[in-house]
Amino acid sequence: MKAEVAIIGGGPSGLLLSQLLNKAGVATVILERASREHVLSRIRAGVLEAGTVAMLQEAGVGDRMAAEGLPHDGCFLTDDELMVRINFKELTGTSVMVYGQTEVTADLYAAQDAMGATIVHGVEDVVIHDADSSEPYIEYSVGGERKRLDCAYVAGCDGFHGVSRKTIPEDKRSEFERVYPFGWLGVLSRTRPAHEELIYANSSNGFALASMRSETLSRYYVQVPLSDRVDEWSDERFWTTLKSCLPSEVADHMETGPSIEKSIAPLRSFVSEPLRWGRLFLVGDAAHIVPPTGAKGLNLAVSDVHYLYQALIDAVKKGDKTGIDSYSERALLRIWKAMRFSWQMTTMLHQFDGEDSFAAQMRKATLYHLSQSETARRDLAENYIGLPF
Ligand code: RFL
Ligand code: PHB
Repeated sequence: MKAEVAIIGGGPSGLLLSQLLNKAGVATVILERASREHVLSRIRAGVLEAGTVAMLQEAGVGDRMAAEGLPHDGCFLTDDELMVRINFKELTGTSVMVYGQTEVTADLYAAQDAMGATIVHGVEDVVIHDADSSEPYIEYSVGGERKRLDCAYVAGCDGFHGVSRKTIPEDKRSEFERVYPFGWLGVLSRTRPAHEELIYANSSNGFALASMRSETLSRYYVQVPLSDRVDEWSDERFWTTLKSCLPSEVADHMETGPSIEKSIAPLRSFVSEPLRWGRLFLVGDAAHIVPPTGAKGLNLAVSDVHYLYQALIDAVKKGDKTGIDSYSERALLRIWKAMRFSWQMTTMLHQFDGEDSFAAQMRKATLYHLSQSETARRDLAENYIGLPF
């Protein structure tokens, strides 16, 4: 098999890159380890920046999002009973879109199918060869058979646990990491959302987030120790904990019901630099992870694609390498700013095990400052709605 660009990983970044390249007449092949059903069953991100929305529209997958997505003009940050509204629209002129990653991925699969793009599912033992030469190729197994894919460029879109990043020799990359001492327990339920807008709650009982997927589907998270297991969390325990973290004016009127999904995700900040080695380019979670507190993971994956796709088109179609030469540097500038914001939101809103008495006072003071300073709210809003590409 042959492709101009081989894409490892059929998550949001691989699919979006493939879609934009195919639209420009660049031939791709996506190699995805999991089945399509598995990729579509992963409940993850929910908030899209305006720049992400624009990119999806440019890729020709914006129609269902425009019809079914929920534009949000603001969100709340709370400290026990104090509710601080961050009015994105007024402070920045922009809003965000609540539309699940599952839906984004489903729309991209449908568009790729309509274009006749090649997506191979169930691949195993992917090995990237000669990425630092002018003739890279990939070997992989599917259905027990070893195959070869020749290509001009390789896009590593295979997430944090993929093979692409590890293909870059250790002495050619630097890694930066912070692991947080807690995770998020997430629950999806067919209930009316607790509020019209998202609530990021700091409280004496820990962090909680009230989010949603639609007017009848809620997504909630609470902070849990890393040692906790999902089976230790009955629905009843979850709802009681969640309510104890939210302001009572919200908790008292909240609809609860059976969970339809429940999972625990650890929180980490991670960057691997650079994003390029020869003809291999890292995109999205393959290169960087943010804690979900700032809703930046999927949005960063999309901004990486923004920097890379035109660069690859120029390289393949015109032999112009200026874009691919500057990809890593341009993308990393924005990545580090989102890293900073996600770390700051995480620190501002979570309880850390064994923290001193000073820490809780700092969180409280930050929330009160936000409630009183439009400048502070504007800074948060600017980062939340997404810094310019
Ligand atoms: P993905 O989605 O991990 O996709 C990688 C794909 O590669 C496949 N793969 C391989 N394929 C072939 N060979 C191999 N060796 C392979 N190894 C892996 C995998 O099967 C998979 O299909 O990475 P991608 O495309 O870069 O997308 C990144 C986003 O998924 C991620 O950043 C977000 O989900 C993060 N995130 C959020 N981001 C936001 O922007 N807003 C949010 O509100 C938000 N909330 C979240 C989140 C992530 C969460 N979890 C569980 C990590 C909430 C949660 C709880
Ligand atoms: C979600 O709805 O899953 C969600 C929303 C905002 C975040 C993280 C996750 O910051």
